[in-house]
Amino acid sequence: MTVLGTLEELPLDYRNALSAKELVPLWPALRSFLPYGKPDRACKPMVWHYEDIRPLLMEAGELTPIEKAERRVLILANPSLDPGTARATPTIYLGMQLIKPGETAPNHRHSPSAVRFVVEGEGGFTVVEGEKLPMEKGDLILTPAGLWHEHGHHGTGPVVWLDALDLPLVYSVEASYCIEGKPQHLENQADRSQTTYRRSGLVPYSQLDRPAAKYPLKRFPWREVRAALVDIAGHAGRDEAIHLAYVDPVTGEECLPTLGFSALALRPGETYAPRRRSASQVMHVIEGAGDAVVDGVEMTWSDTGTIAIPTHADIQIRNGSSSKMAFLFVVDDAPMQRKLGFYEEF
Ligand code: GTQ
Repeated sequence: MTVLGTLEELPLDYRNALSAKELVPLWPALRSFLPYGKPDRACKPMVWHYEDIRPLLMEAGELTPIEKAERRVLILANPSLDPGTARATPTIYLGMQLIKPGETAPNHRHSPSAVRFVVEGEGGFTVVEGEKLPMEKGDLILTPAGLWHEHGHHGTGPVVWLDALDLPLVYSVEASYCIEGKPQHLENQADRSQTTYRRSGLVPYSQLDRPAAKYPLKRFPWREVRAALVDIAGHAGRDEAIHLAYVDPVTGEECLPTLGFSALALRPGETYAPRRRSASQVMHVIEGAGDAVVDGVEMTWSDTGTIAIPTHADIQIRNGSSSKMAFLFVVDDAPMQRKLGFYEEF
């Protein structure tokens, strides 16, 4: 490995001359920009337990009316990253959002893309570009960049979901902004997961000649994803991970350009120890409990808890039950990394 020259080795008057012209020598800093072998990561593994979040979120429901919040959200801010920057990982924002019966989170659209993953409650819905998407526990709802979206609740009791956005990414390139709009006109009763894209492998015949609009499917009902995972677990080999990617039903590609979504099932007693990958990710527990070691940090996890995992992490996640399956929802920034050409598994 080359031994690099330091700043101190340079004559003071030369360093001053560089500073005066807003110039910086690369070589003393080269290793911090391009560390050998593996990136230096500020992001550390982190777990949030839902029993810690829930009472504080309900208190926000008492303290702050929706009219004064627009979105009533507690951000899951990873303490290893500057809390002012609202990051769970370098690219992924997470927030836990509460909506109470009869409330509306008004219509808007923004340059970051978002998804919602429903944690509890019944009767919540999101309207995206006129399509009303019911939100049942475990459902994945997409609100891609630039599309109008508003949330409502016509049930009883609180509805809570996890928001995941590529906000840190969009914000870091100084391209994050939002526009407010009037309430949308509702076009449908049943959403397209119940009508147009009812089953994987089947698309409307007309799409063979006329390409579908972008983001054809915006709701992925958990009930169907869970059933698929259970079926697959019944056929898969013991050493095969039960891991399904959510994709665009027409193109087969990742649902969003930046973030990827998948669902992972752990059989009783199973340990998931994937290869090291360059993507950062978060895992949200849908069902089950267990423990994990992420980059040497030991943690326990249970229902509706959320784990942040740095890039290039060593991961072991164990289902603590000897009789029940555990289910995890995964968000990662692999789609962005693949497009930029640096996604890797080791
Ligand atoms: O529901 O549209 O957690 O715009 C952060 C920003 C949720 C939303 C968040 C948002 C939303």
